[in-house]
Amino acid sequence: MKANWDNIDAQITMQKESLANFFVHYLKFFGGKDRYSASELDVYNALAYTIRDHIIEKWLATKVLYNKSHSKRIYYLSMEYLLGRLFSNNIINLGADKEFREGLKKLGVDWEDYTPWERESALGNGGLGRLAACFLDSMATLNLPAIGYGLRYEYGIFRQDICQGYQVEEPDEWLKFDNIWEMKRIEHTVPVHFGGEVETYHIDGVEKFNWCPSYTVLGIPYDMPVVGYGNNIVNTLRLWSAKVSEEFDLQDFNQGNYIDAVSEKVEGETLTKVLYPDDRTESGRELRFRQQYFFVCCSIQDIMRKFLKESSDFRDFPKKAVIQLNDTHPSISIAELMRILVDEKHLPWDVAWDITRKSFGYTNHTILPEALEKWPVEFFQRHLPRHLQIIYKLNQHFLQEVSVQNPGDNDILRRMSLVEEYPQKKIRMAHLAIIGSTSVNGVSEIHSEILKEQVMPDFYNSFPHKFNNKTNGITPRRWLLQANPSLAKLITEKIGKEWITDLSQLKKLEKYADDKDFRKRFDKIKLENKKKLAKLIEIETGVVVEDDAIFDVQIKRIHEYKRQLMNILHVIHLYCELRDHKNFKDAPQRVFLFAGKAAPGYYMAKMIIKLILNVAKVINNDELIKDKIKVVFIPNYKVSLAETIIPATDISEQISTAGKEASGTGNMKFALNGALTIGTLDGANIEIMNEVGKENIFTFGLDIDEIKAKREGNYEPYQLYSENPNIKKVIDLIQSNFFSLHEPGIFEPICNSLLTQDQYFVFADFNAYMECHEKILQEYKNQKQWTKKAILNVARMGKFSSDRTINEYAADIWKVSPVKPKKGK
Ligand code: NTF
Repeated sequence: MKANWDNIDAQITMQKESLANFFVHYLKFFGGKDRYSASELDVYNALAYTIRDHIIEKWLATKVLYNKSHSKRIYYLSMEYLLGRLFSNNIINLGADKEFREGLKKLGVDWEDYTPWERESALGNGGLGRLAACFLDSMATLNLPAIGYGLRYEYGIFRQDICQGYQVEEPDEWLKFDNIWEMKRIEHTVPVHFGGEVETYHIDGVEKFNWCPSYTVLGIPYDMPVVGYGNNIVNTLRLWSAKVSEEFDLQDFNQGNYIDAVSEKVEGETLTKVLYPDDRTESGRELRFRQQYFFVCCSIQDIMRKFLKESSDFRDFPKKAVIQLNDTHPSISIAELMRILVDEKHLPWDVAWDITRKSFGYTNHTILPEALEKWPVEFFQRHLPRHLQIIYKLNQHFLQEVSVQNPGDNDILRRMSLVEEYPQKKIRMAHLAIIGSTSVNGVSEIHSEILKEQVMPDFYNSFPHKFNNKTNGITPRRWLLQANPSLAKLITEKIGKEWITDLSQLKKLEKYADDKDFRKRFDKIKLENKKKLAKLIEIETGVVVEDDAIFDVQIKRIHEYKRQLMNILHVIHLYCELRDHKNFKDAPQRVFLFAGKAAPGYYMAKMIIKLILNVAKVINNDELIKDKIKVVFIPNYKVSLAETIIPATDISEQISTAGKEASGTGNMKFALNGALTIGTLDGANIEIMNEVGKENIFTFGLDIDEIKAKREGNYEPYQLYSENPNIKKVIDLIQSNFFSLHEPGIFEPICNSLLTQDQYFVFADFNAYMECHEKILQEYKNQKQWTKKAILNVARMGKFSSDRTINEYAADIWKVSPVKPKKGK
């Protein structure tokens, strides 16, 4: 029988009236439940499936729209995506909020009650992964034909438990229940080869290479919809999962090699088992290296398949595709594309190189030397022998050009080589990414300057045109509309809803900073948000805090350069002051809130968490200070937690050592929600200051040049300790085991490191930090002024929408325009 496609394609329209029916259908016929047996999870599932139907209609239509447009496609390659929960976000972006609520009313179901049942997807470590998630949202909202590629880790970032004040890592089983937002696309499975040898042969006198790999893993794609805001666009995030092919097993099994077959299978499938829980120092791990190639190989094959539907002339490739590398993690794709073009498609080397170079863009996210990836040549020899040959040949050609430009300068050859010779032979992935891309960008103005001048000056001199800046941004849909609905509503009431897709509209709020009624409503919203946070704090930590306390917040990965340590030392200082002077009659309660994960192998970061928790225990239970300070560490920081904390915050701590934070994006989320920043002149803090005005932000501390001078001079932290009574008191108190009575000496490594090295200049900035906090406290007393500043912060954050960032990528790097349906369709 022939299908009648006209009928099959007829759209299911999601009317308010029929929503309840859809929901009941899913509950009954998918879940097999009725009102007696349905659990809350069942209800959530049925709700999510109902919404998914709505999404799929638009998803299919988007694919048709893009295919018809024949537009160049954007391929965003990222090893990490920190998506957070998708249920609310999808409903909001679909614009289905009201319909859904009303449609379900007659059943007495309010969808918002069920949001906590969604397991959040946390396939990333921190800023880099969350940025990728914000970018997906913006690309869909801006009608850009983009596909995100990533890995479908079975275990995302670990769950952080706290046990006796120490971080304990537990597996994150996010796939334990159904993941309603993903669809397996078995038909697009691809093979990924590893190992083996390279054979050489000749055709018409030309040398050719044949890679004979030793084993093969399959990449199975799972697609997740990325819903644009209010534009009927649904883009795709395609995540790859590793599997060993059945035939492969069977063959070995038949040969009586069962154990080997099974262990190869386990080996192959471990490739996407777990996310590496360290955003900086994992290099050196062979599994990670194989994971990266698996990711790249799957994605490039998929990109090629799509390209070949459009053209068979590979010279068209850069006109049809642009591949953005989110850090160096996917940079082996440059060698992989070369391999496909030269070995499989038999293009001449120079032609292939020209195509490759035009197709890639590379974004750098950190200048910390320990995070610049370098892979041992041995790894290539073992797993990617052909790629190694390609990289060597690229290097040979490249160094030839360098030596022509710099005759007689051997030093520059050593510095720029793709290969580091000593102490171990390694491939410098950032160098490969730079020579193989049309664009190299940093993520804030200052970071892009540092890249050019300090980290990659040789490359900047050779290819000045490649280097550019794209200051990060955040999506206003999740970080204001969804996370702070009351503030979003107030804003919309005053200036209309255009701000949701054009954040610069917030400027129109400036005039309300002087409006008494507006300020009152603004304050009330903050207070309501604080009440919600206070409840959460009590549930999660047992600590009771006042609703109207000053909430001073530092939430981010725990790292020495981010200086949570300086924050807690300052808290100890305040505690000493309170105990000594006891003049706290009219002072408001101050809550110092911390959250963040430490890399499992990062000892110092873990000890900083321990110190925060021990200090919290002492301070929170000291009756002498009459609850004037509370210290809270909320375990298991994640996107959904940030959504509750940020709208309730008064003071946002952005206190990294100048020059170390590439951009920061948390800083933007706080200011957009009306928190005032205490920050160093680092990353995007500088641009936030320029936007909101110097008088509406609290900056302090050494700037980048001063830090550099200190590092180059002879910095003596011990001297600062002995001369500065505030520092001395705090350190002495810690060393006296005041915070570690039952575990004497445990904080010695922290104190020692500060006293002898203080790599991140905590002591050097301590006084300035303390004084800045004093100023903040004074200013907070003038509530009217404070609220005014907070409103001006919100009003002036327009620049930091990820829509602005993505528009810049699209115009300057990708050269791709939005694809819009023709009018009348
Ligand atoms: C981070 N880098 C930077 O540390 C942040 O400053 C920046 O805001 C984000 O990237 C996003 O650009 C990383 O996470 C990594 F992995 F590169 F270290």
